[in-house]
Amino acid sequence: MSFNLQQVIFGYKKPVKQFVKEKSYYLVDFYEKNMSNIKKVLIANRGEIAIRIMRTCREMNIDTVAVYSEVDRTSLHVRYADEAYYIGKSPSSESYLNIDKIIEVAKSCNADAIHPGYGFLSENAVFARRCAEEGIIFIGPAPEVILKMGDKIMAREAMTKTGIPVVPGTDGSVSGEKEIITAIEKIGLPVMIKASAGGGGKGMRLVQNEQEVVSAVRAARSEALSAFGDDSVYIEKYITSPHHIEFQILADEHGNTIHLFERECSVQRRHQKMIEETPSPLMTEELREKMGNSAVNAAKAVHYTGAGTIEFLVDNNLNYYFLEMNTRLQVEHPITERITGVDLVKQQIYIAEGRELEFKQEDIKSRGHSIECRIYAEDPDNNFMPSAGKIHNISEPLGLGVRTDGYVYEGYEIPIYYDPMISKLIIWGKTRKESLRRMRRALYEYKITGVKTSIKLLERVMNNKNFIDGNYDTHFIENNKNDLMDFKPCEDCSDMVIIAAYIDYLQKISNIQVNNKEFSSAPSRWKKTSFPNHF
Ligand code: MV4
Repeated sequence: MSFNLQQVIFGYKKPVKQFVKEKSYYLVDFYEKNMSNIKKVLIANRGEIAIRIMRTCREMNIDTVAVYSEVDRTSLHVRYADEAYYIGKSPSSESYLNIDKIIEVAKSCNADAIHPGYGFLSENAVFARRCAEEGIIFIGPAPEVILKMGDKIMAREAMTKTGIPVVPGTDGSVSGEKEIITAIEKIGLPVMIKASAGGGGKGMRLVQNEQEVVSAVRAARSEALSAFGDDSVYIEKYITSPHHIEFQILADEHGNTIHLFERECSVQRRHQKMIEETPSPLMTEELREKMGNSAVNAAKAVHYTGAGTIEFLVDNNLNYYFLEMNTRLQVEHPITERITGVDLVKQQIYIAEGRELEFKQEDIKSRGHSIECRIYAEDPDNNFMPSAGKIHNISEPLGLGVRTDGYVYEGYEIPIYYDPMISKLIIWGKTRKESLRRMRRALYEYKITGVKTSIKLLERVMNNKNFIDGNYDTHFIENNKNDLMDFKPCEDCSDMVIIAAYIDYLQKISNIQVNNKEFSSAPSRWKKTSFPNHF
């Protein structure tokens, strides 16, 4: 999605909604100047995150409005909402990215605010600006801040000025071949060429020797131009085997900014996160203090408001570097909610209403350990082919310390148009070890038929020695692929398993004559082998 900087007119002012007197006693403390009472929220999104947001709205007694595309008319977010409106054909460019249509719906149904979720319009400054112009509260930061953090060169500059460590590299964009060569000589190989408009891995090239420079710059530029309509690039020193650690922050409109600790997000594949956990196995109390301060200062430096994430790379010597800021609620936000007890969507809504944060930094405590597995409808043993189709059966795990944020149901057909993530499994345990054991148990209980899912790959990760030891970085999947990919248990002893199972079966048959009841109730002891828990 591309937009012109000129389209965003500066001088943004937060719309102050008409103050409406309510009869309810509960809301008495709420009637203060410059606060808006959000009563109806339009959720400009779909899938699990749309439902996640609506759940909090329901708890807050806020009405919800769903918007949906053609294929999504049978989606759960449509059924969950108080109202739902069709906004266009299935491709997201005609529906969930259709700014005019979404604004039109918000106005016609009198929504006070729009929550963009993640993806789609969540980091679109033009959309945030449009909301403001139309007198609708955008639940997120001001458009200037989205714009500034979306421009990676501007973000680096702002962080450098504030004294936050950034990866050594060029101050601004580089263009001429001479300039690039000089910059690389100064930084030293290997380096990364990154698109200023990029982020999340798009428009990024690694350069390990001089021969690669010209083609890498050309490739990064053309990828950036077609993806973002902006081909400016900058250069950074390449950090070998970094950890990806991010800090959750919350900032209100009164100058209060706090962080809610870190999330370790290094387990990912092609810039697609698979597993996130908090606390990070790498973290020390000292490093947490330093990075937390940097994250808060980063947010303050750009007058950030709302919920946001500061991403860092951390190298093997525990040096950390600002990478980018995400100006939205993130997929992995529930693990932070789980260890802090803070409902991040509720805080986003409070902040958007103009309230002061209810917490000071010292009120935020971390308890236990939380881990999230993303369940994708794709086949890990077939090059991660997306597996669109109908959900035949689904049985989700429950029990102590288990949360699932999903949206599919039996008979639901996963559309090909959107992200293949169908669910998130969020676990809490008193310790990391308990979390991992509970995650194995929950993945074991998770049954989905009809489409291929990443569940079995996640089980392999949970049983991988390096992962169990907390010994992993951003190259984990690549470095452990022999252990994780194309896993065929007991391939060369499969005859043995069949023979053993048959002997078991024969024994049971003979039991029938003696004791019919035992046959119907006794579980096969061969089932035991399907749940390894050696660690
Ligand atoms: C880097 C890097 C090493 N050095 N920058 C990938 C996504 C984008 N947000 C930035 N990324 C990286 N930037 C420098 N200077 C390594 C990565 C990287 C990475 C970062 C986070 C999570 C997973 C990753 C996987 C490969 C590379």
